Amino acid sequence: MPSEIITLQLGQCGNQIGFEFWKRLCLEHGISPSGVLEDFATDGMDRKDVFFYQADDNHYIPRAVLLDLEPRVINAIMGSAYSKLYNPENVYLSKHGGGAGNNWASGYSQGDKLQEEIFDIIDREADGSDSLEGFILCHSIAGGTGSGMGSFIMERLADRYPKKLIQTFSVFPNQDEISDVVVQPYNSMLTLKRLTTAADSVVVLDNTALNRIACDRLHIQNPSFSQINNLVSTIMSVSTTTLRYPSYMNNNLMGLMAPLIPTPQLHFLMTGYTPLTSDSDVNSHETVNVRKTTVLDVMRRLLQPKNMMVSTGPDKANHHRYISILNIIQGEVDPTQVHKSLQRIRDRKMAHFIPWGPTSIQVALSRSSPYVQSNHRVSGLMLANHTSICSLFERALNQYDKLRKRGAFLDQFKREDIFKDSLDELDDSRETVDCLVQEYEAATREDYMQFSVKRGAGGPADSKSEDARSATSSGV
Ligand SMILES: Nc1nc2c(ncn2[C@@H]2O[C@H](COP(=O)(O)OP(=O)(O)OP(=O)(O)O)[C@@H](O)[C@H]2O)c(=O)[nH]1
Ligand SMILES: [Mg+2]
Repeated sequence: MPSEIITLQLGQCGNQIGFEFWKRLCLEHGISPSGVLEDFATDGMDRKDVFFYQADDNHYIPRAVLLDLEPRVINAIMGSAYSKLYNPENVYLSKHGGGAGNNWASGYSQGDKLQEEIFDIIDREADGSDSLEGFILCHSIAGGTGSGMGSFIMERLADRYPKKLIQTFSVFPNQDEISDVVVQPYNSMLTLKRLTTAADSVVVLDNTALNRIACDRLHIQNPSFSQINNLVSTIMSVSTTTLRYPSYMNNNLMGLMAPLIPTPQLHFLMTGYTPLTSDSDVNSHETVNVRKTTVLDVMRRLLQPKNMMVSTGPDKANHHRYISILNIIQGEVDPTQVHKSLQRIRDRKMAHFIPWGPTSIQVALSRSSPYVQSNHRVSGLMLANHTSICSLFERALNQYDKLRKRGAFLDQFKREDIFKDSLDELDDSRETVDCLVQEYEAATREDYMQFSVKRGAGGPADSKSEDARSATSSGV
């Protein structure tokens, strides 16, 4: 049963990470840069149709829509060896080409003005699939296009496709570097509201953590976006691997999400990956040979904070907990090892879970591409729902409050329709994010279920929860 997914990539960041994702998928499925299935890949036991469709001449085309308000990145993609991969009708560049100038409000207004043309593409792509399961949106929350136009599109998608899932890969800005985008806190707050209310699941890609991992663990000084995006494409490809190489569990997006997200609002996921290797490591015999990766090794390392790709703040009260964990393990794995490893982790109390739900680490043993060699016997990606993610939102609230109190840089926002009459939308977004932080805090406590009932579950995820329940029960 196919359950197709349409990927929408917006703005510089969205298109750059999206491009890396498609390159990786092509490699894994034996598809050439121009979409032709390689001779060695014709008897693949994979499911390409989730992410690709086949044209009349049988070549593979990504179910991808590329959107930007300035041409540079998309032009680079269309000038690369992969230029023939994409459907050119799915590439949308605004005619004026001036971008959104790092201004969320401008991106949002332009999304509104261009919506007819953009949804012509999205609707055509949706109509062309047999049983569309949902959308994956790639963007950053800090610029203008990915954040503002991305917000507009998420809201419209939730309206137009209420039964379809919206999952995002959202890049959070690097806190260790001084940004030249002074309105970043406004952009982030306004986007976080939509990620809370319109998305069903958000995989947080945190540039702060990704940069630190690249520096400290991979020994790359001043990592470039392309080096960071290498990590990002690993996260994106492994987190979709159970969809592309299905087995009896987690084989569609709902089956992947439902066990990770027990209540609709708490849908922001962290990731961790191990073993991490850079090109220089691969060439160095020393680092390769001393490592013996076992399942326990991998599962234990995934629980170490230094492997998490999100820069959560210190938990002074030591009260934050896992809500759920899914480990996607690839490689040579004997299932009995998994059982033993889980037992060991339980005995040693290596993972602390919230007191109000089932506390187990789920493991998906996933097949992987036969065409891409791995240097490790076993590797693993953790997708985790952990209450400490709220420290990222608290940091965003603090930065927002400082700027907002000074009333700084609001003129460029007031020029756009959404802020013409008032700045209520900003304050409303702050309120939504503040409630989200409170809900994560409540989730650390025993009585969270009462909190969540009182609050009344809302959001688009609700209308899909029936499907979620059936997906979980049929999965087990
Ligand atoms: N990881 C990663 N982050 C990126 C990349 N490109 C930009 N960013 C981050 O994205 C944020 C800026 O957003 P952009 O995607 O450049 O902005 P945009 O959506 O194109 O919007 P405008 O250019 O303002 O119209 C900053 O926090 C950057 O650090 C990338 O390729 N990888
Ligand atoms: Mg841009």
